[in-house]
Amino acid sequence: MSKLHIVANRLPYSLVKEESGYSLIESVGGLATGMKSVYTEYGGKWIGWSGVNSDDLSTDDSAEIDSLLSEKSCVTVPLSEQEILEYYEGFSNKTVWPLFHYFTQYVDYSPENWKAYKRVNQRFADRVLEVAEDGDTVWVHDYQLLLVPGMIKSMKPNVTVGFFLHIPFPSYEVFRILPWRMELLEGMLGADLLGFHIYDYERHFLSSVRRLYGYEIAFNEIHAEDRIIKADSFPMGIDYDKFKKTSAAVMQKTIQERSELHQELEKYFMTSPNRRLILSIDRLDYTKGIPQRLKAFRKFMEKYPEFHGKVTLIMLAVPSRGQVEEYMMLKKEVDELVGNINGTYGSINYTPVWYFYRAMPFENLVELYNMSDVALITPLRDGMNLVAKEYVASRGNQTGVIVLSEMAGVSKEMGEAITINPINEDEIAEALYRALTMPIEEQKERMGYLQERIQRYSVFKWAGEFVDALENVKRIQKEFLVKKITSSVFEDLNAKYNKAKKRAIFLDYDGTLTSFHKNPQEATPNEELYTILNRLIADERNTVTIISGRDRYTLEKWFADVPINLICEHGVWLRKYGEEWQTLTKVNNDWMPVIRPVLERFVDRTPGSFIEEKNYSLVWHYRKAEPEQSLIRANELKDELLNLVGNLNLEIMEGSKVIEVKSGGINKGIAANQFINNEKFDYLMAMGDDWTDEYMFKELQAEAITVKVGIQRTSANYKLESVDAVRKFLKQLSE
Ligand code: ADQ
Repeated sequence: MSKLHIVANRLPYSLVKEESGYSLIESVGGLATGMKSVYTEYGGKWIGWSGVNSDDLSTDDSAEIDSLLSEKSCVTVPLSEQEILEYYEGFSNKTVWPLFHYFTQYVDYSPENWKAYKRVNQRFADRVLEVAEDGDTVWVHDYQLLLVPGMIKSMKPNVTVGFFLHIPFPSYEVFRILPWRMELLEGMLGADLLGFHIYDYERHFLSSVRRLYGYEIAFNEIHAEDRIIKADSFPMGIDYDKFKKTSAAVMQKTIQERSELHQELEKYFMTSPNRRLILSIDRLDYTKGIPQRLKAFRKFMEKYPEFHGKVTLIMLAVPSRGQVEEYMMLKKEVDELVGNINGTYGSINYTPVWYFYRAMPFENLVELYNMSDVALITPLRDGMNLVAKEYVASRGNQTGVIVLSEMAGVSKEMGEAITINPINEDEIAEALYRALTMPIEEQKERMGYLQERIQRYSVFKWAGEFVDALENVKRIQKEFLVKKITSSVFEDLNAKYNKAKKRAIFLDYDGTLTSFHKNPQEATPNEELYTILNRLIADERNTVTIISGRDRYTLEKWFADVPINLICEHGVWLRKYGEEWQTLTKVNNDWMPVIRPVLERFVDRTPGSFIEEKNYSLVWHYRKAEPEQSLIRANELKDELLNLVGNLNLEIMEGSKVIEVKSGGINKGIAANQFINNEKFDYLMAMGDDWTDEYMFKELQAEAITVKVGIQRTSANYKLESVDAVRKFLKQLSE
């Protein structure tokens, strides 16, 4: 059975050295939690660094650590002190991190660090190649390992590679600054599927690929030389139930059973029962907007004196990258600001900012989430920001308000939060006032929606969807390679064609015989097409039919001088040449319970979209969703529905910003079969480019030669890449 391996800078365990030897502590971070469920299920390995500098380890220590970790299916990649300095703290954290977060002024362009980054990425790839076999899948994580997908692919093309970027991907204008931009992109393009938190990062990535590589990109598929590579957004979730349960358990405890921190807080509440808590939690990083947040809080104090003595900002900052200059300066600035605010607005029994510069145990974190009235999350840039989701999951009584930066990926999923621009101190101050005075009913309503959504799209669902999407790309890739009409395949098809005595040929129009046009009425047939069709029809053994979604008046007009059969409006109208038009209908709707969950899943993943239920149809509306992303989703939905509706007698119709699934009995497949109507043809051929043509491909007899135009997934048995290829193919056949 093929396996799934995970590659990340760090392994999901930390090492503790004791007198008797080493032991392991399981990491509780979001990535570790989500991925453990994946790699253990698929019998794979986790490849990463143990967190210990290899210079400090004797051969025996290393062997002991490797064996401990290998019991947990982990494979260690050793890193020396110099490598940690150059690859991790250097290129990863001083080059990629600031650049991808738009802090171009902090970017270090050291060629030595770049060389080390390449060398260490190669070591990761080598370790992967020791364990991954042909047919296995490897999922690589994050900005420290951007080159690894390409390195794996070049050595083992038959390993499927997924890559997920946990930080933003910047706009092309920023990405292009990097001297090694081509190498980084090439590394990423080794993956078969690239995942991002939100659509904007995906869009930026695709735009860099288009501009720097010139590859053709159709929606979110990159057509590289010999491969289809897909990019998509998967907003990472959290282990929702763990936060929910811990929060409930904490609240069940008596005051004496609770943590020291909690008891301190309770004392504080007892002395002033009306006090309100604002919470902020992050790593101490310049991307998190901590000084700006403090200044905004100071502004709030300035503007709203009625809150003096009544509101406290609890600010937790986990120490991070403390040896780097920018971080040292940041720490100094934060220390000073906290001192300034407390000095200005504090009193003997009131401290406006409680500042903790340390990591907290999980339970304390949940306690704080549970006890705080407002979560103040104001990063200047943030890939996702899981703190916002953790706060939502911990709110047992459904109260609480989130003030959230629009620069955090998570803001796309949290329309119910109060969103702010993290640079705008006035706006944040106002948002704090609004949050602290928001009626309980409104808080509950907003929190209710948030909880429903965040619970549904948990970290497990996120991981599962990524793995499914990766499987899907694998299928599409295989299919295209297997089905392409090469010259030897053509010889074979041509031989069959020549042998046949009675042929039925069904040709879709738009996207198959003619390229698309912005204005559909301008996609008229040209001389070349008339010539090709007339030549096909001139052969008496051929019965040629145009089968299209277009209305009958247009087709009748365009083909007035061609003795051809026409099927219009996806099979509603059928006209054999020389006969009258005829129609066909039939209605039932017991398919709805099967299709509704599919649409609901798309509602989950496409904020702003919704479902409308009619008597005989279900409609997915996406007018209010983000326009570019919803187009991609609409395509995916159609694709997915197609696979489901085969036996359900349904039609999928696309309208203006809607996709409608309705009871049918009408489609191109039924129409084509009705056209054939027991006549004996010894050569059946159907060509088409979109999902409505899939009905033909599926419903025509198994011996039919079905040809999909384009590289998308299909049930046709052959593929051609373009309208030009179709015309050339038909020309050659008729010769
Ligand atoms: P981070 O930049 O680390 O992650 P975030 O997503 O907010 O940012 O995760 C921080 C985690 O650390 C949370 O799970 C939080 O509970 C924990 N944490 C924060 N302060 C803590 C404290 N004082 N004590 C203990 N734990 C604390 C990167 C990207 C993000 C992206 C994630 C996941 O920068 O944008 O959301 O990866 O992809």
